[in-house]
Amino acid sequence: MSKPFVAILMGSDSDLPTMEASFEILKKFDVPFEVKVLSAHRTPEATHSYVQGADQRGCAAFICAAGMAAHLAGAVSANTLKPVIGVPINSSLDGLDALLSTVQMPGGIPVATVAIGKAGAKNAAYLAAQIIGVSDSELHRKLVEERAANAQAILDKDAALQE
Ligand code: RP5
Repeated sequence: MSKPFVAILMGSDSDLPTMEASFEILKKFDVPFEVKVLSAHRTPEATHSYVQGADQRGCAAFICAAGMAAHLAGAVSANTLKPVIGVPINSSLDGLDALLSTVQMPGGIPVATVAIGKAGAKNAAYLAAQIIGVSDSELHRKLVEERAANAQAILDKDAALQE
């Protein structure tokens, strides 16, 4: 059986600089991922067909990034039962338009929406890794270790401040 992977979809290649934050985290944890530029509005059929194919090939979670009228994550969620994580991109209106378009899904078609921009891109990758980590003990162990290291880094900074 092939290893579960994360599918990252972006509405435009202009979203790439933001989404590189996701790539870094997934690479750090050796989580396989695919990256596609596909749009809910500009390429609706290709988006539908990719989601169906990825779903059947073992995609464990979708990360969907879009700005403006950001319907990509919702359109993907409409076509899969895999978890869909939406990253609102700041292309206009400080990203608030994308945040509301991504988060305000009707009941039954969920999108787990993270913060606008790079912080969201980062957390989307962590969330996808944690989803896979539920059934991958090695990945789970790496995530536990990283949390502990991050906590220690903060405690060390505090200790330095107290000196
Ligand atoms: C959205 O429109 C894309 O996700 C992007 O954030 C925004 C602008 O796209 P481009 O005009 O830069 O291709 O669909």
